[in-house]
Amino acid sequence: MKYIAEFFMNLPDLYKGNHQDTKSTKNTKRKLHSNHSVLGALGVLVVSLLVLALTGGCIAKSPIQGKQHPSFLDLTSRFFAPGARLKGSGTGTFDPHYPVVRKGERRDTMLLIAPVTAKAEIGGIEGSYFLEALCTQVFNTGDGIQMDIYLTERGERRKVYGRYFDAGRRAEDRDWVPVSVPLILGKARDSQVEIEASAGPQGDLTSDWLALSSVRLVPGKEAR
Ligand SMILES: [Ca+2]
Repeated sequence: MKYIAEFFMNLPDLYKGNHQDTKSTKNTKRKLHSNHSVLGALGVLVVSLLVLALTGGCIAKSPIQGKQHPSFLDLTSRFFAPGARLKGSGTGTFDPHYPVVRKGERRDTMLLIAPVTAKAEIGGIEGSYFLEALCTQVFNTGDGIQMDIYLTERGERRKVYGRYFDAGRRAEDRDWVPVSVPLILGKARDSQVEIEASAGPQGDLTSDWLALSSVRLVPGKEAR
């Protein structure tokens, strides 16, 4: 501030036709030059920061940079079970959001109470994928539950996976069981995944509750 005051006091000498530098005006010029350098550097810094901020803003709003590229397709909300009862007990029941705790881990699950089949439309998807889920048998009683997964494309239905859960006798089935099913999808309009829960080998439907969490399609290596 002191130098700025000196600057204005010497304005008549500096810029009003008096070109003969006095000692005072020389000192003032030197100080002003020094201050101009500092102010100039600060100006460059401010402008640089402003440019960076503006550029960053543009990148954040870019339709390309800002586009979301999810690494998987969550199928949780796509499943439905034709003919099944919702949120009830007994056989043939489907609940899209049923909390289940296994090994101390609570997860939101899609609950299938056998015998029931849940379907999800996945039409128009092409490439190599894995159908993934964490599955568990809710109760440790009875003769277990059979889970079968089918893929339908262009009217052709084929089994792509099968697993028997027997939580009453197998410790690993009393935990979240990771399931990963490789699928090659052909961009068919009618592509559909079906998950079927049925009784165990003795046909006993007692407490046949099968819970699936994080059901999703994950791109295969070729698609990544
Ligand atoms: Ca059973």
